[in-house]
Amino acid sequence: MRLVLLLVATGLCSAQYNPNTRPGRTSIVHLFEWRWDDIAEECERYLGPNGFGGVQISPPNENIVITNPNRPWWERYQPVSYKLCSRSGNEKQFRDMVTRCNNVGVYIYVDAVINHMCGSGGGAGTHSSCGTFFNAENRDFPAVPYSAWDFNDGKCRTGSGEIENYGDANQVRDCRLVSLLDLALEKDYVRGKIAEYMNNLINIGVAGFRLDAAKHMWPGDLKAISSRLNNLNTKWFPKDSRPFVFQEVIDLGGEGISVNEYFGIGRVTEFKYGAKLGTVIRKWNGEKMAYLRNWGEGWGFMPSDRALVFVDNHDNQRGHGAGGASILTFFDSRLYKMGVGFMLAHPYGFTRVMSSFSWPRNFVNGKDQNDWIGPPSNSDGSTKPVSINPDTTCGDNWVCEHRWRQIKNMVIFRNVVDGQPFTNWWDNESNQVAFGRGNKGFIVFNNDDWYMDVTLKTGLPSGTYCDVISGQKEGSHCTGRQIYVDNGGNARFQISNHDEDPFAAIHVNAKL
Ligand code: QV4
Ligand code: CA
Repeated sequence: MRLVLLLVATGLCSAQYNPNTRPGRTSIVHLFEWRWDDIAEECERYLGPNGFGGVQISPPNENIVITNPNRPWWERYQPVSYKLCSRSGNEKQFRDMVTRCNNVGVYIYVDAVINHMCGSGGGAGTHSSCGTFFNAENRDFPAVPYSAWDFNDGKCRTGSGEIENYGDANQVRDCRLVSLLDLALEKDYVRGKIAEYMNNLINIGVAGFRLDAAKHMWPGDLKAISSRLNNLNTKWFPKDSRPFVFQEVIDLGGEGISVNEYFGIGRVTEFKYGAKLGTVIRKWNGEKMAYLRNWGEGWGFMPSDRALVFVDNHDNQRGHGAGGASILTFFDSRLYKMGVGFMLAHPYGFTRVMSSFSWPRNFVNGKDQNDWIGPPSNSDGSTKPVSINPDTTCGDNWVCEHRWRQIKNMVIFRNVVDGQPFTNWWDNESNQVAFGRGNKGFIVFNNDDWYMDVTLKTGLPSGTYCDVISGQKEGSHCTGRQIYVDNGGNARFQISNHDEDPFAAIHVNAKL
């Protein structure tokens, strides 16, 4: 009996679903392409004070430098070595960021690109972010070192050496994804090199990893690598804490590989979430917000405690990856704020907020010709610092969705209602919906084309609340609209369909 219990316990401990965020911090933000110096500042001046739990960072390791097109964002998904040296900064800056963010309770999650190195056409030379020599033609990466033996060229069974059919799990794992040199993760040596890279990051103080292209790696190989990872640094984390792992597996159904194969390692990205939520909020295909009543597993999503959810990510906001045209982004800011607001209010999944840079879209036959454009940069190719405007928004084409009042306040809402049940659902059988989280918070949407005037049961204690969408509580007053909850817990909501933000949210920490 004792042995069985022990086995069960170790089985549970080997996968890490808990994000290691501080108690009461329930979301992370992806600061896509930000410099380490800027992230350190942002942790101290904004993320810590506003209850963000952590930051997903762009890949920190050395990558190929691509000049045609000129410094695309995606060059960072083509590793050349595991030196901490990229457009975001060097190792010293990386260590400084981790220390400063950890010290204010905002943890760092590294985007780990371990399925492959650079593209097979990457050439030979020192065109890398730290000037390290490599030769893609003969698979030579001396700074790791990897050589031809460490790649899957011999194992892949397609004629081209590329993934040709996503219905065939062997190809998807053993062949090249868009020509990227595919690492032989079944080799003990390769596993050791990857674990060494990840353990270096763990020792510096990171709290977990996004596993890039996890679908293209065998779950057994990932399990073997994750079992070699150290516990988190006890300077900031409780003894025996395991690194949080969330795996990028795109499973919209109908392919040879399914997300459940990866539950034994950690959480998995739920790509159905943003694709469906976008369809509903855009009111495409006859969808209505009323149908969100059973959002979550009821929509065929993976179990909530396995899911990493988001409205958009760095790929599908620009037509890469999956999700298609329904994906909501900052370009559709009115609908986007509703989508992110809904996500942060709803209990399903562990939530990630996107923070982007802008670029001039140029659609030709439905494809954005500028989907490659890299972060705001100087003429020498270096990434521009994130500048902050007097009104707290960002400049220089940094979008900073996470600083939009509506989104920032909903990150706080989620922290306030953490652990509370989904309650008091109401809908008009169309696109006016509302729900609560126990007796802590309540949110109302009007995505119909007519005025909304309803009195709803909120479940909240009586009093005057500040709507945290049109404004927020500052001192003893509200900067936006006030909502009055009566002794029975009911409140009247009047929301115009013409409002820039046709939704309202209240919670117990925004009560006067
Ligand atoms: C091209 C052709 C190849 C050809 C090759 C010849 O497409 O068929 O063989 O040239 O050299 C870039 C280019 C791509 C180019 C490739 C190699 O866009 O056209 O191949 O480089 O030179 C990002 C980008 C990719 C980019 C890649 C590497 O999205 O466009 O490829 O970085 O720089 C699937 C996966 C999923 C993946 C998603 C995009 O299942 O895992 O596609 N998502 C993750 C990341 C994503 C990243 C990668 C995986 C790869 O989120 O950002 O791809 O690390 O759904
Ligand atoms: Ca692979």
